[in-house]
Amino acid sequence: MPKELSGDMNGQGLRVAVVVARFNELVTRPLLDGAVGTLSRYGVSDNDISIVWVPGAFELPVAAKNLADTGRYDSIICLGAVIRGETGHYDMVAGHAARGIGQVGVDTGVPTIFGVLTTENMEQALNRAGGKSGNLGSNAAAAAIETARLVQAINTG
Ligand code: INI
Repeated sequence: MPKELSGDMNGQGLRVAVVVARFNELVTRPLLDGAVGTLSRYGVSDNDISIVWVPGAFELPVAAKNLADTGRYDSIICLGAVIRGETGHYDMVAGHAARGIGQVGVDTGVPTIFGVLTTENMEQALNRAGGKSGNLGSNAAAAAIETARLVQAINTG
């Protein structure tokens, strides 16, 4: 029989950092609420959640890397909103955030979750931050729990 590994959704005992960009806080605040609500719903204790604010999405990777290097977190969730209509350097900010967040996970082995909205306008962003298209922060929190538990399962054989 082949062996199958997957992460379950038991958040009890998991220590999670949520890094959140202050830029476009109208969007990122509901992403944060969605993430924390979902972590709690799956059993992550408030005492095991650290919330870390950074100026913008560009700064998410460096904060995530430092958090991962402490060894104190089972997963790191990065939340931000990059809106094309409001920036000339959309591609650079969004690209750096995506590459950097991915790199932190690969380099450290700590699941580092991409919860950054990249949209054409504010309306689309709000729709995906608790509006009619769900809440990306909540999805990111579920991914954080599942991937942290998967990594535990891999490392315990
Ligand atoms: N930061 C964002 O999180 N979203 C944006 O849409 C954005 N725009 O529009 O430029 C943005 N810029 C700030 C950037 O993330 C850095 O904080 C800044 O460049 C300082 O390094």
